[in-house]
Amino acid sequence: MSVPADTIAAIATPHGRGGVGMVRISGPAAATICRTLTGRLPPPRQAQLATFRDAGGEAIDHGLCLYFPAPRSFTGEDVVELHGHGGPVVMDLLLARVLALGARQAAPGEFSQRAFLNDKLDLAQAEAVADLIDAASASAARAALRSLDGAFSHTVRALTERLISLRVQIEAGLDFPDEELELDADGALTRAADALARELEALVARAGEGRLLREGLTVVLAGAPNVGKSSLLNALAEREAAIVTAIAGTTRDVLREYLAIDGLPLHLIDTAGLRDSTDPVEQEGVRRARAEIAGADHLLFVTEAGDPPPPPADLLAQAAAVTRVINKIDLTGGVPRREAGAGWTDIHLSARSGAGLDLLRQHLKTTAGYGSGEGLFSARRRHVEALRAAAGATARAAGLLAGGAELAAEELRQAQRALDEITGEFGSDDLLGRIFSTFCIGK
Ligand SMILES: Nc1nc2c(ncn2[C@@H]2O[C@H](COP(=O)(O)OP(=O)(O)O)[C@@H](O)[C@H]2O)c(=O)[nH]1
Ligand SMILES: [Mg+2]
Repeated sequence: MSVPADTIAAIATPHGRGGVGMVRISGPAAATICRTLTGRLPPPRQAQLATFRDAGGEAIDHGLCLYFPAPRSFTGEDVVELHGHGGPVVMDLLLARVLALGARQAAPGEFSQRAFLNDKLDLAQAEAVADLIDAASASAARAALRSLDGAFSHTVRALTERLISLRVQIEAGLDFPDEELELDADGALTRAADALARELEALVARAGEGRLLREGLTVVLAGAPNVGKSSLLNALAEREAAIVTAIAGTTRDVLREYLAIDGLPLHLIDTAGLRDSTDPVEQEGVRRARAEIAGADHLLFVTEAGDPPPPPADLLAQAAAVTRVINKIDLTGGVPRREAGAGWTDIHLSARSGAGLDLLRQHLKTTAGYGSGEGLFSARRRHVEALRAAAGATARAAGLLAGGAELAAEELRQAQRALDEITGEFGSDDLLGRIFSTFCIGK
């Protein structure tokens, strides 16, 4: 992707009414557009009161104008920001005027894309901008900011440096083969590759945790009617989100609640009781319940204390992780506890009294591999996959070094390619396009 030469503009504030709205312009024509629109160009990085005028010279709005000359701007290009009143009509008129003066409507994420192309941000940082805006909990926001500040990219780059130095040593050995000397006679290179593979593995775990912060955990409540699924949803959500009655078949639709456990965003989904029913509405509810189970990170199969049935085999096979909740222990006098079952975990609790709820929260966090949420950086699925690929290739290289340097060198080359994909040093236009197109307009 080459740096584009045209000028883009977009309303950077959310659509709707607000105290302030902002049109952002980036590109070589930004300064000229500003001059035509307001009559002058403010000094760099200083807010100046201005009147934004239409083609006939009539005022569209009064507001603040800011000019950031290249390269000291978000995109690295000339940037002008027009801060007006945040009404949709005013903003539309202002943007239309800017477009008439020669700018083009920006595509989603195009400002961030230009920042990336001008080396203002690497790819992981550009993604962190989007993640900060979309953060679903305070921990997720802090993690995104840490990534934006470069914590994740620096860690990846430091490991890449070590990988490169390893490659240099090995490939130098390949270029100047010496019959007398074995490349890794003392095993130092193997040890270095081993250590690097382990550190990459550790980073996979941290990035996985960061990804959880970003994407959250999807937990589905399923089980027979009347066992207390909706009661458990309400207890975890700490509000009466779902209707609870003693009548079996109360919940027929799929219900969603968004909450956070120690900063871990949780998508909690309540479903219709799984049973054979002749009622077409309930049948559809059961069908939807099964669809949700298939897409869940964690299935809570809710049962009642006494003689709880095991989770059905088809559910065990479908869900990524399964916990059998043994509810209503207040009726049997049971104590809250966690036990390992055959292929699942048992948690004894009472949705009504609240006993054992903390145990369940803790269990959901641990199963997901989520620690405290502190000191994390945000990461995406593609980062985790790239790190895993790099760790795997490096570990294979360590195993191959004693035998033949050539195969090991190739594995390390693949490892570096995977790491470079994270920061965007290596990446197809297609990959870049896909990433930036998911951003919102004006970002
Ligand atoms: N004693 C007791 N009753 C409960 C508990 N949880 C739910 N219930 C009751 O069980 C009935 C069914 O609850 P509900 O949440 O609607 O079950 P669902 O059909 O699985 O969603 C209601 O009368 C609840 O008040 C519990 O922990 N203890
Ligand atoms: Mg229910």
